[in-house]
Amino acid sequence: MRSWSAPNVPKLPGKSVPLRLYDTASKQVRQTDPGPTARMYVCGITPYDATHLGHANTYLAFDLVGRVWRDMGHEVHYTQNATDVDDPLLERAQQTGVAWQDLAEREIQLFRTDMEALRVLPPREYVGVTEVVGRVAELIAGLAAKGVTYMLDGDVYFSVADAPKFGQVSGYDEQQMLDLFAERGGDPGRPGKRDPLDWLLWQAERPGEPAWESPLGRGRPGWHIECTAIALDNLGAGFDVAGGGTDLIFPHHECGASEGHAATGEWPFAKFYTHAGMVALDGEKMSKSKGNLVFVSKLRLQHDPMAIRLVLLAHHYREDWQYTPGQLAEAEARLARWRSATGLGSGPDTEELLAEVRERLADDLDTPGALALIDAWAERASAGDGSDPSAPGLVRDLADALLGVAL
Ligand code: 5CA
Ligand code: ZN
Repeated sequence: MRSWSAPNVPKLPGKSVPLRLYDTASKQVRQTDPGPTARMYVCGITPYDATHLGHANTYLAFDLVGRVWRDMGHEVHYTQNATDVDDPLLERAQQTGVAWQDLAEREIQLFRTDMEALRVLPPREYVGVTEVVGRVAELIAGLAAKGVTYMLDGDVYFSVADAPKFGQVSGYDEQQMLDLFAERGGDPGRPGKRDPLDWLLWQAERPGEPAWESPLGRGRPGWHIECTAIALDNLGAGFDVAGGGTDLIFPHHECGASEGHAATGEWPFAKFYTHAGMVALDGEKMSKSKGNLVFVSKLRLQHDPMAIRLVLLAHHYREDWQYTPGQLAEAEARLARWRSATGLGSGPDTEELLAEVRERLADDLDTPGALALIDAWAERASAGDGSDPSAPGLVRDLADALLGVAL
């Protein structure tokens, strides 16, 4: 599919700082160590509703990963999927009387516009699952040939007994896994399963649902395998970062990692599993199923997208937080202060500021720390401190290149 258009990213002077990032699998902040081309896969939306602040928070976190890598001089190879066929999408299409394809296309288009407005760097490949069903089926057939799958009433399951690394991404115990599996559609109690945690790879055609011909029979892919296939096809195994929100740790990334391992023999499938915290509204995680959503496209009607971006940046990406409209007002005030300071003819020297902001972001994307540093510079500049005529321009470039905030 078409991705979205890329904003300009200014080049910054001075020395960059290598990125350290939290890895869910090793439960540690470690230094990322990409080759000349850094490879990242981030789980995309299920396009049955508009982009909410929770989604935006996740894509912004990985946007920063890409920006810090670029600052380090790497090429960034970024791939993202869209789950453009799945139960919730089909249900919503049915309820609202639209064709599921039209619903998916409409919401993906809105997502692109939201991402562009927020100056999120686009993936190199933006792949809808419906575009690659044949490749997904091939991957499943390959797994079947390795003997790690079994059939149940025409559906194909991955056998968790054949996943020796299962548990290494989430680190969850058996009970936690069972609870989350049930909550997130794993159907642990289905009669005939060999193990409650066996997961669906291919779902045989159901009446009235879309299906594709394949060596596995007519049907459609299960959820986790789509991301494994798209990541493998575009990035190859052993890529640098697999990303998403914490709700994807289990079972999605756990199952995907084991699929990748079984398919390639390589472990880890991704060097880092990195997860953004959940954004809530009125005490509950923002989710399409609960309907407590703050849509980016609605906020954009009345607010500068850069202020929306600053709302998200004011929280560390791993934090779970609640959105309140007051945060948007604060972000607007901050944006105005930064714009006014960088609109002056001169300001305090920026060498130290640039080094410190780089260090804050390299430290597991400490955006609140980075924002505080720019706040302090802006305050001094506005007080008439400093006489460097190149400083305001450099701070504009810095905010743009590293934080994606256009001033
Ligand atoms: N299509 C799958 C991934 S393959 C999916 O989870 N789609 S989604 O539309 O439900 O979510 C898209 C991304 O936003 C995922 O990375 C998910 O972890 C993240 N996300 C969803 N809800 C929130 C939330 N309330 N706060 C933060 N991130 C969220
Ligand atoms: Zn995914």
